[in-house]
Amino acid sequence: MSYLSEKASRIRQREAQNARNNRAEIVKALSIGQITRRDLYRWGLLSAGGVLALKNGLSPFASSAFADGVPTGTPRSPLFGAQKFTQPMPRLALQTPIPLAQSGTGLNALANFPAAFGERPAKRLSYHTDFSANPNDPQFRNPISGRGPIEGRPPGEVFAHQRWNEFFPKVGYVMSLGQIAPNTRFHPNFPAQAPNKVWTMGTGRFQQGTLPPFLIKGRYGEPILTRIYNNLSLIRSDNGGFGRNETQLHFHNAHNGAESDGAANTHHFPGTFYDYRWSTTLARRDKINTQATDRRASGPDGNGGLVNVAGDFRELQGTMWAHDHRFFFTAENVYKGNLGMVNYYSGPDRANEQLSDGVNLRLPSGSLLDWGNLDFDVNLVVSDAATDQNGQLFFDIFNTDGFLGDLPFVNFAYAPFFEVLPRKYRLRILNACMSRFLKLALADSSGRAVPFQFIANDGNLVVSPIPLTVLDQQGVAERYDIVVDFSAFRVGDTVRLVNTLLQVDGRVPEAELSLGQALAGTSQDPLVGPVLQFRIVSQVPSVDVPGVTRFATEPDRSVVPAVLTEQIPIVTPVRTRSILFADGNGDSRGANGQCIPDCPDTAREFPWVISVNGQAEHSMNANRIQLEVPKAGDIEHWTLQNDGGGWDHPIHLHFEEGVTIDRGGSSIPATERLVRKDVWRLRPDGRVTFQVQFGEYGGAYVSHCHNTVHEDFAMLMRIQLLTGVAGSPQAAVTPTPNPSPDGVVFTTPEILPGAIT
Ligand SMILES: [Cu+2]
Repeated sequence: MSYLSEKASRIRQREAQNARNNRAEIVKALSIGQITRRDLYRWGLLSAGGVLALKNGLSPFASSAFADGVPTGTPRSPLFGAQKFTQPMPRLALQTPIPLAQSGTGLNALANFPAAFGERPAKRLSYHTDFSANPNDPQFRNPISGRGPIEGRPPGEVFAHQRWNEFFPKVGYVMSLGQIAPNTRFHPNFPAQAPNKVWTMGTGRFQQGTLPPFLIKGRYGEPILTRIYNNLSLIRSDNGGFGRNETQLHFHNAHNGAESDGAANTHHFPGTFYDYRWSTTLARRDKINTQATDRRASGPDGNGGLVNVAGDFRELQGTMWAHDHRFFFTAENVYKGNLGMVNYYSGPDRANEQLSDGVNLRLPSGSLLDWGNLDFDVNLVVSDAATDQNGQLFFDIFNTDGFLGDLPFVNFAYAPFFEVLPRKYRLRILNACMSRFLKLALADSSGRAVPFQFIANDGNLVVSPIPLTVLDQQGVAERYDIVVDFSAFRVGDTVRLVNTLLQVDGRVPEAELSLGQALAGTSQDPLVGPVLQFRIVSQVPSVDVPGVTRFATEPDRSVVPAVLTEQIPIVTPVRTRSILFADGNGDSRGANGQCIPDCPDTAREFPWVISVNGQAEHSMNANRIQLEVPKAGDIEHWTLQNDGGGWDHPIHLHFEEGVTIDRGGSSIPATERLVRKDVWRLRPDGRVTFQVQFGEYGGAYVSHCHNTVHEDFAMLMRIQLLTGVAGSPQAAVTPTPNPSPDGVVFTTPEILPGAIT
């Protein structure tokens, strides 16, 4: 390089770093409430295209093409000499269930933690109810701030746990959202993260956060009470430049009452807790198999037997996750690490590969435990991240298209390796990126594709396993379960998990690459290529029974049956809905974006909007109902339409899955056709139709884009589910909770035209 080009390069580097610093300042001001997203539009800092304006030293692209800026728009995250596949992959942090004992009966029954935990009992009504009735009683007041209620769940009957006695919690978990514990690193070569850069769950009351993310094993018939403490700093600006110290935890996509969905505008504050009742409800329990006589609708009893539950076995769920859902700060908070996975186990999907009773599918997992074996059943949280030049986690909400990282993480470790025996494994793969789509394949050491079987989509078993050599695209929050047979390999061989999807901005993938292209190492996108290496070894330590060793010589008794479940029939719907997801900013049809709490006043266009049944387009406002379901049990067909060709959106429906029917004449892969899902990639200019019915619970839920940056730019709509059960609070529209450090006040929501059809 000549002296002049070196100098030019240094100038560009400095420009880019200055731009990044300036952007980080704005993100920080936004995160602590000094400015709002609305201000950014008003000041012209966000352009019509939704991109941070090319001025004021904000964009590293303003004066020079900075090649290293793909995909973060800033200099590459430094690696500190770290090579890929030089650290072991951590297994998720399995949480230990706490047995709960019932005292009292009826609506006042209490679920008691063992005395040693020092936890107050869980109950149907929030402790906010007690606080509201006794505002001067310190036992109900936030012990850290000294103001407001001790529990974030809103007061009164509307946010009481629905069907409390029917799904009375039997086990509990206590976790805290806290700053990361000292000396936590994404790779041994990387510097330790500053405490306020990473916020994760730690086990217990008012604990620091820890990594890897948590894993909870739930089973049908054993309802769960998960108590989350907010142990973040009371000082909003103590956030490392991004993230809001308020949280609501969404259990994606379990069947829970809205009060436990974690996305009902119910965030809570440092010093408070929130009791989520994770009911393990099997859908259709009020309609199908109501007497619980079908052995397939069941959970493991821990002793080789089953506990039958009411409901439709075709609606059993498996691989799920839980993540922060603080409206308008979801991306920042999830990115900081507020997430974990939850596997549900059932009679058929029991994670015991030996037990043969005519119900158990015996999928690869292990056999040392009665259920929930993890030795050969592995959760993989795949995500992307970026750091600043000091190796500290970095986030940039600009532009509004989305955030792409340049470091591949699996279970929050940079490009790790994982030792496996030469036998079958089940992999539960979650896309936990903020905006990035993935397309994963397996390659052997020669770069040849390794075949596998696809068994579940978004936690729902497919009717028959589907043989593949590359997965479909996988949007944020989508889960794909696959079975890989490593018995074709010898000890010493390696297999890599490879991302083959090139993406250079948050809008849409740029190109699907061949496996060879993806492995060539020439892509401008650092996330293209291998993200995880499997090493075939002769023995591994058991994670199910510590101290036990599992050997390659042990016979693999797991099976992948030809039939895993049965098809839910498509029927004539009671009603249809047509939902348009559009690019709202500058849209001549008059987007009417409003939202709370960030922009409470007049109309201001936001970059993304949603229209229902041809009505006006809106962005999120928690006090506005855009779609209402009048009673439980109605079968509806929904068609989601993407209004543009220049982007894609992974759209998530809370609470219920839909059976995917068609894609409007476009091709539909076997992994989607008539398959149950809770996140649908619309595809550019695409359309997707699914069948859905709501049941068992009611209240305020949402549907939204799971590109979390789009989500934080208000690409959500509120859905109101009415149960139709006379006398229940959920027979009526839910008053909107408005949380504050002093407690919740309710407002009466507006019902938009088109919500009711
Ligand atoms: Cu989107």
